[in-house]
Amino acid sequence: MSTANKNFFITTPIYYVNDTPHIGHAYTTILSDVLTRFHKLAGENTFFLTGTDEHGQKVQQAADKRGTSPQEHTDIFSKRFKEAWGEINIGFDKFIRTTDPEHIAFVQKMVQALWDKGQIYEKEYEGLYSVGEERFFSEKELVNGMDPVSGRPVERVTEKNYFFRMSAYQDWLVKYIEEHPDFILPDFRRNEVLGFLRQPLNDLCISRPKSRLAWGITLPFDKDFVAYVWVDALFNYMSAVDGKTFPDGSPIWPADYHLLGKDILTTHAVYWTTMLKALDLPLPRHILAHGWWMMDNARMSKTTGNVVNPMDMKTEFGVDVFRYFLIREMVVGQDASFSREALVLRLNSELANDVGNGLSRILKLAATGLGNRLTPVPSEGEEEAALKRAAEEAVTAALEKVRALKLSNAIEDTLALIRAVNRYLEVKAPWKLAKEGEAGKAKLNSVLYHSAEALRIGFSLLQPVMPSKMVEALAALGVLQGATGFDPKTSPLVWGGYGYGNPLAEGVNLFPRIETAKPAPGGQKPADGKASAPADPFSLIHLKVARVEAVEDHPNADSLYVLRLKIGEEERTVCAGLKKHLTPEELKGRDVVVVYNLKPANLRGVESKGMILAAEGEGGKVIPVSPDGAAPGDDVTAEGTPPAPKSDLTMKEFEKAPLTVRSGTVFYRDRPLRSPKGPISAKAQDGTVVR
Ligand code: ME8
Repeated sequence: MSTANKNFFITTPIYYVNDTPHIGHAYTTILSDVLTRFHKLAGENTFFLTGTDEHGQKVQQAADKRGTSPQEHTDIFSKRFKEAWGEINIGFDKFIRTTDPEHIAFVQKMVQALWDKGQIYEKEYEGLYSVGEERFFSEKELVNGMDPVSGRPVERVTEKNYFFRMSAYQDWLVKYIEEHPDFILPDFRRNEVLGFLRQPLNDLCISRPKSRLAWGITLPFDKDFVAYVWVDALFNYMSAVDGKTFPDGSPIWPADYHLLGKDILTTHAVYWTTMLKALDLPLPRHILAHGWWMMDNARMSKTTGNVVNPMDMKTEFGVDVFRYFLIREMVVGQDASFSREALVLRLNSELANDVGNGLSRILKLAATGLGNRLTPVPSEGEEEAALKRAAEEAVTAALEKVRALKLSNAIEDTLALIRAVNRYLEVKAPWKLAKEGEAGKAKLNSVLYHSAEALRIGFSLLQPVMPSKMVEALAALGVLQGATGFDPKTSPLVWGGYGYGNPLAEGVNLFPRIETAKPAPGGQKPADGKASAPADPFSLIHLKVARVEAVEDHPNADSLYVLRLKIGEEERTVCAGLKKHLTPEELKGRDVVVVYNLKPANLRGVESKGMILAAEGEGGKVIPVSPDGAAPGDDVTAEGTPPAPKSDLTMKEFEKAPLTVRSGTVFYRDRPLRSPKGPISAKAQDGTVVR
């Protein structure tokens, strides 16, 4: 991400105008926007394309239902999408509509080119057609010989259509996907596509007779037909940027990323790719299929009626909190569940407690002790040098995660920096310096400058996710030259890159907490360095990363293994009931997470010191959770839960802190478990208990 002057072109699907924008559409669009802003932050030239898919039967039907013409209908609905994106701060470069005359002309040109190259042929097709549903059904799909949707009779119809020779590209496509492992992301989706391609690939029907469907792009070589809506839609990615170039003169196509939901991966990975190949055109570099937002275990969509209107959430929590939640909560690639409660938890624990609190402490102290002014000073003390290092490491780590599309983890790295600032403030207790008058002033300035500078870098890293709030936060710190943005000569991610010329603001509460329940009398006070947090059952637990060095059968228990673990320099023996689930070879060398301070127990004659955390995955197989990339001996913590481990923890005490799986990550309540290298992952379904 650090190579300057690189070009970056990203696209979202173009959304059907038979629906109003909902959270699923908003997610893909926000994800593209955030990635675009990150690439901009890294100094790249970016182009971000989105738009609406306006032809085809679904749109025609939606218009008929409303009693309007398709054109009138698409004008209204396309505008709704465009306005919705304006309201959630989406900075697209182009909004394409497939009814744009340029797009229509481009599709006709491409279809003609395929025809001229002999890639399209005409064929009579005989099938069972339902007039009510306006589509063909196969014999198998019929219910009692009737159309399975409307229950009405079907007719045997013979129809002429045009077909693209897609099957001719099957072998080429398999080879291409195999040779380009990062073409389809994430890798399990690539495997799904390869699985699909193990079956014979049919040719693709690319036309619809106008007698059946008139709302589409007329085929240039047969005026009685329109193009199949997917053929029309996929070409948007090229028609939108036809003839356009980046500032360095290179053409915008091919796209670096096509972002899309997993529902439309085949059309992109197979139809689109083979059409481009048939036309000898460059392929997109990556196709990224993300998961679905779910609610009550059902995919959010208009048909299931469980759609959350992004605009409602925006009104209740503000645009930036909404954007933050979507990007933070979903592990790109996997499904995530949406709930208001989860959003409030993120808001309170991360945005209010960590981000907002860090800023308001500095502002308060700068107002009382320094007349709202900060003067940059060198980082001479050990703690100051450490904070500066932490900021530099956070930038490297976060940008690396962004490049790997692990946006939730990039946020996590940034939060770790912000928490380090809050800890530094607690250690340095600047509220005491503020009371020392003139004598304490230089020290106070240094503490606040270092805190502000580290926060400034943290805020800059959060800016792609929360553009408005972070501009507000940066302005409050007094670092912006003007309200419009950064000084382009200095990277906002470099320590000391900015002066503190402007006065710091007063009384800014960036992220007010949402009260979910009345605080218990004498409970948690606002965090100002003196807060007394109520005892949290997780604080008592000490988790560590361990490596399985050796695996032996337990001499007296059939279900147990006796494992020798290496935890940093220390060696330990732990008994684990994994024999039914994993072979010794599968366990040996594996890194696991162990409850380190569990009271030792004698299990049928073998002393076991600790317990391995595991979760039940597919087919009832119990698999240890995984501290990806961490080193044996590393601590594992839950975000925002200060550790206060108790020696000889009992099982009862351990069980008071419920650990569950969410989107492939282990959580304590709403807080993900982490090693210094990232989240603790588990191959298990949402809601699975970890123990
Ligand atoms: O398929 N969770 O348009 P569409 C996450 N016009 N994302 C979701 C989602 C959910 N529950 N529901 C929808 C089309 N999406 C075609 C695309 S592209 C050349 C043509 C998002 O309006 C996700 O990006 O049905 C999904 O792929 C897209 O909306 C489908 O939008």
